[in-house]
Amino acid sequence: MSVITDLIYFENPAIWDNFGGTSSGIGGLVWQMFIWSVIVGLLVVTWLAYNLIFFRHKEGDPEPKDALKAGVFPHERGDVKIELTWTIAPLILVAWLTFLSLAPLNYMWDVPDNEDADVTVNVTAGSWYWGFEYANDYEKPGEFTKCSSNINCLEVPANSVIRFNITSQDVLHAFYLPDMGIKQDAVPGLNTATWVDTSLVSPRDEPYRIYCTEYCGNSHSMMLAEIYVTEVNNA
Ligand SMILES: [Cu+2]
Repeated sequence: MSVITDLIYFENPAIWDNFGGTSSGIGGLVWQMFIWSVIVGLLVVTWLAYNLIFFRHKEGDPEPKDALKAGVFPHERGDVKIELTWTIAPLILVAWLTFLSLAPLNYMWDVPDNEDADVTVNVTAGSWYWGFEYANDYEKPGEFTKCSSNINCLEVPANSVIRFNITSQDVLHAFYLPDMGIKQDAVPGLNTATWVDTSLVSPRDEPYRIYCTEYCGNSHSMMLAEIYVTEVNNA
């Protein structure tokens, strides 16, 4: 089991520190997927180049025996072993990557309940703005000074689990925080939820950006908001 554990949790190279979350397991996973993509990519491109160069048609070449004919499946060069190999090998790889993906997917989809989150924020999308409201009588700490209104601006404490309850007033929108790896649809008449653990996000004076990532009309590209992650004493 330890080989599998090592593969899943293998060290996250420094260049990936800000990618795929800072949790080592998930960052290492992104790294492993990247490595497999490079291996498969190199195999495909090398094989493609080899075939392009060595099987290039030259003037006066005879018609190959498996030349395409309408309605006839070319089986002259068929090889069951090769067919089985290129079916089974990718199948194993895809199954492995699927298996690896289950843990981070579960991590993302396992949204903490309202009571278990340190802060719950109700997010309302409208054309074209984001409205934010703290739920559960959350008392805004004195350190929160950066938002002058609750439209397009949100401040959350560092080192906390933040739950977002999301809905839309009109059309489809989508709540997108690329810096934190969060994306969730905002659907009229439906409540969706997502969450973030701000202990994995560096607190700073600059805001992180929130975008709408579901095309929602003329000013879709202007539907921007800011989220501040602020350090709070006794949070
Ligand atoms: Cu939108």
